[in-house]
Amino acid sequence: MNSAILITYDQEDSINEAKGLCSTAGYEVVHVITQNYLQKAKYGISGGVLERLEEISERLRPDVIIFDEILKPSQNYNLATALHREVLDREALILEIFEKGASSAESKLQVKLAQLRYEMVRAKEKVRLANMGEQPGFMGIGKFEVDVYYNDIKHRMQTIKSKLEKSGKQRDLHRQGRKRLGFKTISLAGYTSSGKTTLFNKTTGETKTQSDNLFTTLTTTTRRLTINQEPFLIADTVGFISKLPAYMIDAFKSTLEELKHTDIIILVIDINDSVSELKKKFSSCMRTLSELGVEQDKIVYTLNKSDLLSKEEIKRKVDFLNLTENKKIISVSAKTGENITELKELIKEIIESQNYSKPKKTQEAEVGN
Ligand SMILES: Nc1nc2c(ncn2[C@@H]2O[C@H](COP(=O)(O)OP(=O)(O)O)[C@@H](O)[C@H]2O)c(=O)[nH]1
Ligand SMILES: [Mg+2]
Repeated sequence: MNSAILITYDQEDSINEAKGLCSTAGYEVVHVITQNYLQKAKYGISGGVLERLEEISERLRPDVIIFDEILKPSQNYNLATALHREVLDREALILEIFEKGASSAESKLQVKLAQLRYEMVRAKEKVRLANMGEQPGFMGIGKFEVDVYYNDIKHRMQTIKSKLEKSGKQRDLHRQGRKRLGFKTISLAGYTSSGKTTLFNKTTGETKTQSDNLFTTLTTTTRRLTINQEPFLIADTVGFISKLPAYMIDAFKSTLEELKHTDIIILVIDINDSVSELKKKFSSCMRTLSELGVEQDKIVYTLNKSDLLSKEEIKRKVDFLNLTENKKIISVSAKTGENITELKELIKEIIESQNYSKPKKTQEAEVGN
C-alpha cells in the first residue's frame, strides 16, 4: 500500500472523512496535519507549516502528500517542488477513487470526463497566467503549448460526450449478463467512513484487517454471502462524499448504477455522527437513491457503530431521523459483530416478501380483470 501524509481541516468530521477517502483510494496515512485554513495563496498552508511539513516528509518519506482542499496548479506546483513529492488535492483523490470504482463502460467514460474537466480547469488557469506574462515558462510550458493542451482536452471531452450518448444500449446488455448469474444481489451504500467495508468483511467472514490493501474497496468488490444456505452476491460500493463538486456528480452516480438492479440495499449509517451530520447525510443519501430510481422498500437502514452509543442515544437518533415506525431498520456493530445475524435474518425476510409479493400482484391483476 502506498503511504501518504494527509493535510486536512481541524475538525473531527473532516479528519475522519479524509482518512476514509485515503484508505478507499489505497493510501495508508502515516501522518496527519490539521489546519483551520487551507487556502493560503502560495502553498495553501503557511510558510511555517510548510517548514514543519518538509521536516516530517523528509523523515517519513511518504509516496504522496494528500491535500484535502482544492489546489490551484501554481499551489500544487509550489508544494510538490518544496516537498519533492507528488501532491494530490481533494478532487484528484476523489477522482482516483471513482476511477477504481468504475466497472461499467459508461461509468468509466463518466469518470474520464470528470478527470478531463479537472484538467481543463487547471489548463485554463495556466492559460491565464501565461497571458498575464506572470509566470512565463510556468511548469516548463509556454503560452502556445498551453493553448494546444487546452484545445486537446476540450476535444477529448467532446468525443467522450458523444460516446456517452450512444452508450445507453450497452448498459442494458450489461444488466442482462448479471441477471443470468441467477443470484439475488445485495449492495452496501452509504457515506465514506460509515463502515461499509468493515460490514462487508464481517458479513462475508473476511478475517484480514480491513486496511489490508487487497480487501479495501479498490473496486466495486463483489463476494458471495450465504444466508441460511441460500447464496447471495454482496457488493461494496463507492461511498457518498461530502462537498462533492457538481461536475463529479454524474461520475459518482454512474459508479452506483448497480444499485438500480440490486435486490437489497444495505444503507450503512454511522449512528455515531452528530445529529446535524446524520440528518444532512441521510437526506442526501435518500435523495440520490431516489434519483437513481431505487425503490424504497429494498432499503435496509443499517445503523452502524452501535457499540459507541447507549440504546437510549440510538433511539433518540432514530426518532430524529423519523425512522421509528420503519420495520427495515436495525442497529449493528460491524466491529463487534453485534446484530449481524439479525441483519442477515432481516435481509432474508425482505427477500422472501419480495418473492411472495410478485405472484400476488398477478393474482390481483387477474381479479381486477
Ligand atoms: N467503533 C466502531 N468503528 C467502526 C465500526 N465499523 C467501522 N468502524 C470504523 O470506521 C472506520 C471506517 O470504516 P470503513 O469500513 O473503512 O468505512 P467505509 O468508508 O464505509 O468503507 C474504520 O476506522 C473502522 O474501523 C463499528 O461498528 N464500530
Ligand atoms: Mg470502504
